[in-house]
Amino acid sequence: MKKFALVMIVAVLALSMTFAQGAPEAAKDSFELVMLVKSMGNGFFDACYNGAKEAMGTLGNVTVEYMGPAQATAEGQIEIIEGLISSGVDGIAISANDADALIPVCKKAMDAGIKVISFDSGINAGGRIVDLIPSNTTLIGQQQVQLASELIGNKGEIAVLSASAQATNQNAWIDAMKAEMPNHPDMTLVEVVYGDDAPDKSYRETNALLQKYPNLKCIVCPTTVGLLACSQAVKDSGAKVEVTGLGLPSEMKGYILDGTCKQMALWNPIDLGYTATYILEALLSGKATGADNTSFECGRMGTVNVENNGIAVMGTPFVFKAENIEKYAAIF
Ligand code: RAM
Repeated sequence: MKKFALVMIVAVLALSMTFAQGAPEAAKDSFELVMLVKSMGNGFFDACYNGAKEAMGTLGNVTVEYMGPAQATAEGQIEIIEGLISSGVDGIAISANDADALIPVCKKAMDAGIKVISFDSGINAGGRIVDLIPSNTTLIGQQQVQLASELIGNKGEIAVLSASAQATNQNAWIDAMKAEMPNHPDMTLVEVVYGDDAPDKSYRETNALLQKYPNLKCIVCPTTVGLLACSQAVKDSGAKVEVTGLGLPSEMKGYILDGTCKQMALWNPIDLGYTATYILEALLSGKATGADNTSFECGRMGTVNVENNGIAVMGTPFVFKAENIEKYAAIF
């Protein structure tokens, strides 16, 4: 009897403690996600969102909203994340405008129970669980220089027109390009300029390069927005300068076919957005943790491994030329 009373007291105490703390939340069976991109109006990110929508259909338990600031700035993204913390969402996949400036607000979001990952353009460790990058950084940098080298007979001046000066992804690729330059001793990288992923600024920066470097042989643009604007500027100027970089086939088809940009590279942005969505869902449903040396099962993309510091890497970039551009332009 004494034992029964003791059990009862413990049970009542446990119950009252549960009520004092609020009843434990039932596990959720559907999740609200946000794809937060560098800026709106960028066809590359629109294609990433198409991949997120595809994942929404196949997963069946997530909704993904598409958001981004008007200009590619960290401040604009911070403001949006503050709003999402107040309104409450389950997960955010962000292509970051700055690797460090976004850490505090993303930490705050994670403290509030939101799962945060970066994709495309990363946030440094501490500000996200996983950073999904489209391909090996060194490989992308090497390939950018090699594409230019093939166009100019491995000789002469080249310049880089990048996105914003703080963009994590472009800065990492440019470092890899600089590391590749000694393998091309007759090529010189004269300057890196920034178009901020804004078409008008990218166009102006291209014209400034053409004016400043009369012997320029090639402009390399590791940004889809930059490459499109640069191709237009070079074509409008009539300059005999080659153009290459990372381009969206649907946007670049005309310039590939008319020879302004004879070759360029990119990965599939639809796959990138699809995979980011699968990763967030797996983190939220508890299927995966995102810890180093673990992996995610990402539907038709198969297994994506997490390497050191939460970095997960996808495939190899494709190269697009006149002979294959039409096929890809119809897809992304
Ligand atoms: C632009 C953006 C994006 C980058 C592509 C290649 O659309 O800067 O972050 O991955 O180019």
